[in-house]
Amino acid sequence: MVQINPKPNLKLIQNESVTCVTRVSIADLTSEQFIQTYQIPGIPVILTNMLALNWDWNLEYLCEHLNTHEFVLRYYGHDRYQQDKRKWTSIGSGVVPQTKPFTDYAELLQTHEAHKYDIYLAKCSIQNTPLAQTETIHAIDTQLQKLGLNQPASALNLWVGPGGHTECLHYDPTDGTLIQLHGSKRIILFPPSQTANLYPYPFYVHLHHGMKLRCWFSQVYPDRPDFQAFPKLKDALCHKQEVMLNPGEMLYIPTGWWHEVIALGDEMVCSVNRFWRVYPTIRAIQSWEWWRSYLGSLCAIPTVLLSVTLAMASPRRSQKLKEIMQMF
Ligand SMILES: O=C(O)CCC(=O)C(=O)O
Repeated sequence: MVQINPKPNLKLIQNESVTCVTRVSIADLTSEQFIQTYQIPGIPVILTNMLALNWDWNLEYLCEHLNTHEFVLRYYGHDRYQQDKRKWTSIGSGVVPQTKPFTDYAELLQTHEAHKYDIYLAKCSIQNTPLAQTETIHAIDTQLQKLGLNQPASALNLWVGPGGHTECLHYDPTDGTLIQLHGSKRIILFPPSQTANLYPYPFYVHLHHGMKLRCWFSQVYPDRPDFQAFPKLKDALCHKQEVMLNPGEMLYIPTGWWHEVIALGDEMVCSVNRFWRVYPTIRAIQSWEWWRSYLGSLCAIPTVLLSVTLAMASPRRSQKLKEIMQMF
């Protein structure tokens, strides 16, 4: 194993909005340092200066490149975040999907309908879109490879949404990298040690809800704590970390780390992310969060098979199958 001096150039910034998560310029970090200091122990980090090019994925740029390309949109609805999550029957990729051309979605953003009804273009692969051929994506690929990230668990995904949207508290069964390309996001993080204090849905919730409701989502609102219903949340809040992710910056989110992602401002906010196989594998094997998501997915199999059978029998078969695929 390569022995390295782990943090020669790392600048730890601590102020009221950033606690504990290290910010480091990618130019100051070798792949060995990234792997040893962050990937092997599973520690989040923000990498700055990811892109040197002249880029800004604003709405005009996205319309130019995506035009009438169709995307599956999530319709969260205007009062979703006022509701008691214990009564939710869908979450994240499980919410009602609708397929629309990008230009139609751009109009919803411009008229603020997307803000009003909280409509989100979330986790859509850019693989078969003209964006995949842009210099920005080539530059991102190069930087990710430079870090030694070479076992993708997904394609690069696009996230476009209205300022004010919250992607509520969850963790992922894979590692993730989230790169900001327009606007900023505030991200609340909790370490895996806080899982029990964050009241996740139980893994057997998948038996009834398939992949619509997920055991890797929390039932609490970290910004509006209800200590009567969730008393252990008080303990979790002592471990809360908060970061601002600005254009050109990337957050590395190891598996099991809880994150709530809030798009800031009033304009459109755009990011791309990619999920990665957990390296080293032992980190996944030793993670209860990883196991419980695996158990949850197993519990979802009967319900998912039933949905696929119903989709096959439907006159809108290809659309329905696309929407089911989008959930994964
Ligand atoms: O950007 C978002 O809204 C959510 C991103 C996310 O959850 C992730 O990258 O894992």
